Amino acid sequence: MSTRESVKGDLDVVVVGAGFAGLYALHRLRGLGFSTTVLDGASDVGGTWYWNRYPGARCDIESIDYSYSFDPELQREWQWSERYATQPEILRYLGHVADRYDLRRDIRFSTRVTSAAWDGGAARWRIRTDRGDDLRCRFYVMATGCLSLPKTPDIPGVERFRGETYYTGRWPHHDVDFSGKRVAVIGTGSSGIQCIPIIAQQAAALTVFQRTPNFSRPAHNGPVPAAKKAAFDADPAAYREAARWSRAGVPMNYSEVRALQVSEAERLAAYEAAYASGDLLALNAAYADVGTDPEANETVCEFLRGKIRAIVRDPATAEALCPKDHFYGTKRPCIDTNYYETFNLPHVRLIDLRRDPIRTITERGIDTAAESLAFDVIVFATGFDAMTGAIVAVDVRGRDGARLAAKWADGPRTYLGLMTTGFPNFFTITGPGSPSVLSNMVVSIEQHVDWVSDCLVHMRAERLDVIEPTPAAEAAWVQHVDDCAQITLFPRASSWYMGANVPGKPRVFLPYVGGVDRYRKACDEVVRRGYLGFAFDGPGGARCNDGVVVRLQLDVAMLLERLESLGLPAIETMSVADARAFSRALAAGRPPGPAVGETVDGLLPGAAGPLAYRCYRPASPGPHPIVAYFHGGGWVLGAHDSDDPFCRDLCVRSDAIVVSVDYRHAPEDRFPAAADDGFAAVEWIAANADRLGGEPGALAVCGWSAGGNIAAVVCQRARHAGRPGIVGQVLVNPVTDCDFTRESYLHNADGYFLTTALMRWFWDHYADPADRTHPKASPLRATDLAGLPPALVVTAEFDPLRDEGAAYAEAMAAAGVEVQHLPCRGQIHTSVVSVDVILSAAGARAEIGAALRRFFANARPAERRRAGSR
Ligand code: N01
Repeated sequence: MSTRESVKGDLDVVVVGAGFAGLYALHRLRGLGFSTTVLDGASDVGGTWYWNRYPGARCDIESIDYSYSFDPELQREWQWSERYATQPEILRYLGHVADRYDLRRDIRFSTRVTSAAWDGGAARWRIRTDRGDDLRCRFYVMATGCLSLPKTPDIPGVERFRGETYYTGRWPHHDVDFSGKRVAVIGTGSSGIQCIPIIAQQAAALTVFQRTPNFSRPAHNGPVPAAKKAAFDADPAAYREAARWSRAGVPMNYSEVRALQVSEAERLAAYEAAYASGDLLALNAAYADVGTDPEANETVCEFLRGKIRAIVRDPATAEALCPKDHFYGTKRPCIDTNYYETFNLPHVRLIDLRRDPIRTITERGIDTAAESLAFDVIVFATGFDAMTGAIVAVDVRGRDGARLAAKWADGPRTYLGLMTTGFPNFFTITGPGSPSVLSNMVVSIEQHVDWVSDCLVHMRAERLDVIEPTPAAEAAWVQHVDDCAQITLFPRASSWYMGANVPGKPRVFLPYVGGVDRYRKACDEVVRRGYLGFAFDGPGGARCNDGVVVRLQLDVAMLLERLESLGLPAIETMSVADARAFSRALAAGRPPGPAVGETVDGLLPGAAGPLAYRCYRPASPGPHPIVAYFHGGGWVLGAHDSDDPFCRDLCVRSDAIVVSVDYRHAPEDRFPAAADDGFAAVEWIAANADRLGGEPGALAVCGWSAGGNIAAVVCQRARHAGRPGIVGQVLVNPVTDCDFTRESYLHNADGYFLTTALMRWFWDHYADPADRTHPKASPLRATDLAGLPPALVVTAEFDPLRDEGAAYAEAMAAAGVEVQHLPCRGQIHTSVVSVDVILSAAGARAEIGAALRRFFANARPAERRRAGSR
């Protein structure tokens, strides 16, 4: 380490880290007139590319994409020599950037930050380093990288080994010669997979210790592909803009087709093409549901396992190399050069630690449960304390001395991955809660640095000293990040994305999975709406613009955008016949829903003639309880089979027979035809339970939208009539009233599929104004709700019907009815019934199934008692 005097100083900004992020931050901030110093523990620039010098290290995002876009001149003058550049070339690039913009003069190398404390009185951060520096700054920016703090190997005896030891993430600067040596490599993530083939070329013997096999496929590295270069050179600015608004920071087409929608032959052809492309993202892009549907994902897994089996000659080794404990992509996949082929070499051996775990490292090698092995060299490719490790490694103290490590003890809490409440003027570049490691890092880094720089300029212009996110904005963002993760397969893997690789680290999905494009839109919107979710203070005044930037669930937002892009006509502008045809056409392309034991169609007597029904039976042996179901469609649209996927889902989740009943529709048959048919149908189902394969007495009702209205009305009438016995009611976004002035009608009038205009159209077709207040039309208007069956009422946040559903739940509870109200955050009117489309509503569908099972379980003892006394 070079010697230097310790420094004191008062700066605008201290940036920690001189990698891609820190270098660009320095360039940008200094250019805007902010006095800025960068601190880095390394002796030169490069960040992760300074430390990860292990043999074979190279990027796995194509270099054209994995490079700065901020200066067209820089883009023009730098030409990459390979498709995926090596670590030395990337380091040369970063050195070139440092020279070109004269950055080194403001970087203090070989300097580690030890503590950072916010001084609220002075509105300054106080930064101390291991070189005795004592700096004050207005803004503290951590550009420390997501994968920079190597994980301490949690293997007993690590310190005992007397041979050479190397860590991929802290590789020495001198050449390491493996010739003639017996080498062990522990770890088969990206680092291991890259270095193993190269080490094997030199070593006398190589033993690979694998705990979890990873998915990898050939990178097909070589010269920069001509087509890629041509696409970039044709219009670099447009190319970069496309990357900024892409899903992962690389311009790419993502399929909207589901994997199991196509034939196996077509699917395999798509996978072969993705495999041949050598592109890390190609397999994820091949089908829309690879990241969300276990079955779809398994087709990718099996395809890749087939490739491994075809390459690796020894079947036992091949099998051990085949990942089977996680879905493709849920642990970061790799691309490689000759990784699997390496295991065909006679001097290379794989030890599967799942079968033969390491007992201890010894002075001379590694003892596994089965044998004692001697080595000259051990290489640890054991990974990093990802995303949060480097940030909390510094003793960061915010307001009132609060420790960041304590605040994040149960997982990081950030607003946009950029800031965290209680730590004013503290920014994290590509912090947890931002796309970061799920994206092309350079694109995400530039976006964050630009956002922070623009924010500082805004504060300077407005004479504001202090910025901090509001607790509500932060809480909502944390929730949103988790909501997005939950609809994917990611949380199911023990990955470093989940913090699972570091013993004791909380299991929280760390990056934002909603996409670079969507994330950028949210960040831009925050600014456009006057820094929504931030509080500022300073001579320019104190201001707090509290609010939540993203409130719709990710898949709901995507669906609404897709519908909007189709430019579909509004239903209420159509004739009834056209509206019916239109709703049938909309339903035609939807996923079919889960398989049930069997479906049987039949006719039952309605109030004024036969009604069609469809009976869904579970695969389990009967008899089963029965759910009488009423479809949605505003009393005008739909039929007994129009909510088919949802009925299947209900059947599977509740293990009950679902009888979906048609009822007469308006305007042909106006109020109270639908309600009367509903009651007649339920009476018939109760009387014919045996015939349907059901358990007598175990009958619940369920309905969605106008069907929820019918279900509610049926329960009121059954109570009044004293028959039939109904053990529970599930009302999904039900119509319970005819009042259009509730807040949910006003706030959600437009844009969330069910609009106020459409609801008016439905009501106008169904009932005369004078009839609408009758409890058979507006069950909320009933004077007495006591004695109704236990209820689950589901409402959606962005639904005009939300408040009347909630009001009905409240009114029933007030009347002593056992009620569960399930408000669905970020959902719209159609979410719950959109099986396998709105995955974020799967939790609500599970609650519905559980509620039905509960209704039946609670009712059975009474029913048995009744049956016994008969
Ligand atoms: O680390 P990892 P990495 N005993 O955590 C194993 C990026 N990157 O440095 O999975 C035995 O992925 C561990 O096993 P398990 C990229 O984002 C990019 O390879 O925990 N084994 C795993 O096999 C990447 O994902 C590039 O069961 C132990 C391995 O060590 C990320 O950095 C290149 C163990 C660690 O794999 C991290 O990659 C390199 C133990 N006690 C890295 N502890 C490119 O751009 C851990 N392991 C190409």
